[in-house]
Amino acid sequence: MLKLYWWPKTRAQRAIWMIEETGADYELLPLDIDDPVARADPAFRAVSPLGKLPALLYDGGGLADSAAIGLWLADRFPEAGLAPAVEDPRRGRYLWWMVFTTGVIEPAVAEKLGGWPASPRRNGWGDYDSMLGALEQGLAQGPWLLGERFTMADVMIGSTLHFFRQFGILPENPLLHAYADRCVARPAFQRALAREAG
Ligand SMILES: N[C@@H](CCC(=O)N[C@@H](CS)C(=O)NCC(=O)O)C(=O)O
Repeated sequence: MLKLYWWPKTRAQRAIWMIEETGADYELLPLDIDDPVARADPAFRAVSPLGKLPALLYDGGGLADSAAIGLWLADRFPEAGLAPAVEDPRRGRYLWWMVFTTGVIEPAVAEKLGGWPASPRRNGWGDYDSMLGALEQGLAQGPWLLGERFTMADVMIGSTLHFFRQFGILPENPLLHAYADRCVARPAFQRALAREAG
């Protein structure tokens, strides 16, 4: 059975949602991310070298990072239909969106909130405005990033926009808010909330 290192109010919520979308059985392993002893646990560090949540254990292995976990889950449980097959032309777009949160959105938002000087040619994430433009363009057609097909990339982006909305930093753009609404209305997201609440 899958085992997920988890703590409330962390990105582990995203991973719970991901697992719920696959329909797989799983167990939560609470790990207090503010407790240095818990974070130093060798079994945890073996799968999460940076000591960060979420981290997932599966038979014979494990991995950390929500994007990596999402990619693994979608490929491990193909019957859930959360990833276009390798030969599907939509696979490239899907992969691009899977890494967009960690590779582009998070650093771009850090740039904006931190008041860093924008340097779109030097910085791998471009800049905040180009990140937002790509997001708006990607969601313009909808209802999901790949059109009618919901994928694990929607969990990545949807959970990111949901977090931002909770922190009050999601721009007042109806397109982004409507998408976030659709995401949190997913039964799997609601099951994730219930599971977290115990
Ligand atoms: N890119 C990682 C980021 C993971 C991350 O930063 N997790 C936070 C919790 S939301 C954490 O574990 N922070 C504890 C720390 O770094 O001390 C992912 O998406 O999983």
